Amino acid sequence: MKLVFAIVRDSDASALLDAFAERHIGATRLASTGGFLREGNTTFLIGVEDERVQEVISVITECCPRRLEAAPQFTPGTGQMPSGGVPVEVQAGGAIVFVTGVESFIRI
Ligand code: 2BA
Repeated sequence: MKLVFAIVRDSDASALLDAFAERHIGATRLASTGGFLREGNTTFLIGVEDERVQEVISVITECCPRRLEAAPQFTPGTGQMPSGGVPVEVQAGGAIVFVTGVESFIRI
């Protein structure tokens, strides 16, 4: 058995949770904070049989692709978008995934 840790953007978390539930993949969703940006993200703990690890990674890849998104450009200090302001492209999505071995799994 393996324990997969997946750190994803908050905006991708609900779709990922739905995809796990559809496939009867057990997952726990935790609210987390990135150490660099100090912004909220979501960490999933997923315990799976070894032969389903690739399926879990495929589901994460499908639900959390790295992509460019248009974001409004705000005037610093005002929170206002300048008239005629052009949205900037920012990186969104993606995931950090760790796969670790599980010595034992006990349900009490
Ligand atoms: P990512 O590398 O995609 O990482 C996204 C989030 O995944 C991280 O949020 C952190 O919560 C987690 N994470 C990444 N690597 C990890 C690791 N080795 N162990 C445990 N958790 C890990 P943040 O720390 O807020 O980082 C957000 C984004 O800022 C990163 O996206 C990366 O693009 C950038 N970044 C992180 N550290 C950096 C650094 N020292 N210098 C420059 N850019 C950095």
